[in-house]
Amino acid sequence: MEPSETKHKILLLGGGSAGKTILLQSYYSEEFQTSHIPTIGIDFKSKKLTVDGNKAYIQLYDTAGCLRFRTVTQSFYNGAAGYIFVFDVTARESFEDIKNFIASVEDKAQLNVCKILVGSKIDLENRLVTYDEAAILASDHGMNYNEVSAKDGTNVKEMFDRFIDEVVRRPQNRDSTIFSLDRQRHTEVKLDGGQKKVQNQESKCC
Ligand SMILES: Nc1nc2c(ncn2[C@@H]2O[C@H](COP(=O)(O)OP(=O)(O)O)[C@@H](O)[C@H]2O)c(=O)[nH]1
Ligand SMILES: [Mg+2]
Repeated sequence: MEPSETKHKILLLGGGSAGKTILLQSYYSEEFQTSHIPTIGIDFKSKKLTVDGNKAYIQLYDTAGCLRFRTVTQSFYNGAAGYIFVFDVTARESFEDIKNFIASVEDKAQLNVCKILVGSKIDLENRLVTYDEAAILASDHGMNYNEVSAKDGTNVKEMFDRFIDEVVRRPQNRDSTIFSLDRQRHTEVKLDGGQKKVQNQESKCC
């Protein structure tokens, strides 16, 4: 990254199978994956953009949702400029679980960060969480609520673009820190005993 760029770390948080990985892939126009491959530790995608003539470097971190990885995920909360809380509108436990993620961020007293609540998988018919109850949860925690479908692309680009714009424009985020790639890789290796990726594994975890 160039010295004049501002840098911003944004974390996607939510329970296993909420749709975080596929949502991020959809934003990057990658093919929709029907299988759930558990995310191990932390992964990220980056983006450069210019807002009002100022260059910004964004890192969007995709985190593991399952319990055994939450401790390490929490260590990445430090220095985050924004949080995208993702839950699956067709899974009530996913909605209940997101309340824990919201609480864990608020526990760390990171009050001046950008936050958004995102309900995923709205292309599915078996919705179990209503728009209104999610919007109330979001508003109770000072967030906007957006609904998306990574499968058909509904609102994915709009949601990310708006949120990133909000993060970059927020003055106190101008010097947010980003963990180095080396440190991230080190963390991943430690977590999984050297095995970094799990392929084609059906699991409810992460
Ligand atoms: N129908 C539908 N399925 C989705 C959508 N987003 C994710 N999925 C499916 O939900 C499962 C879990 O998604 P994934 O992104 O791996 O969840 P993560 O654990 O939060 O990263 C996968 O089988 C995806 O194909 C969506 O918008 N619509
Ligand atoms: Mg994942």
